[in-house]
Amino acid sequence: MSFRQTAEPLPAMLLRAVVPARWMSHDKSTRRETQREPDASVLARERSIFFRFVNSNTLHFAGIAALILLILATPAKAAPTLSNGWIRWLPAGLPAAGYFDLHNGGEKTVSLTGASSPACGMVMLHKSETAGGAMRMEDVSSVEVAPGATLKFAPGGYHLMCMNPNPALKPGGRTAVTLVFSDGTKLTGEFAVRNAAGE
Ligand SMILES: [Cu+2]
Repeated sequence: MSFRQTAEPLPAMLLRAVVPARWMSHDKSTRRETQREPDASVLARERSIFFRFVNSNTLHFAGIAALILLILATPAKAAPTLSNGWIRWLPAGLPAAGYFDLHNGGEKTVSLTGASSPACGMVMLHKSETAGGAMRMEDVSSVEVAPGATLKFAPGGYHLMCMNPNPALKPGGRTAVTLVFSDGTKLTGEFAVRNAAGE
């Protein structure tokens, strides 16, 4: 029986490749050979079963190997990853800023368009800039990250603005923050809550 002539579905084929033929009671050829088997020592019988198993499944193994190579050859769709997330908490219900590293391990540019958190009434994308010696911040509608690049949301530049932070948000705590991309995909990470000094 060759691999190509096998009409059985893939899951059954995979099963046959990993389950010894002697366990598959419907395998007629195996049953015939079992009847022919001479009365030998247990060791010899086990060895015989092993080699028969390998021979009867060699073509299946070849098929599985081809399948694995096909899977390995298919480029992985690496999603963006989020790390080093933290929130700078400020007293008196002031907006808190969120910082993180966003790495694009994929092959296409990703565009960050928004964020949300259960700890914030609303989360905005902001960018701080120094203009004429004064620091100001502005709304950002989207931020692109090229393939292989890491975008850092850090003090003095891009940041998340957590408006109306939940009173339960306190330094030493943690909260989830979800980033939203232009294609609708979402990425959630755990952010550590630090004080105004970033500690
Ligand atoms: Cu801001």
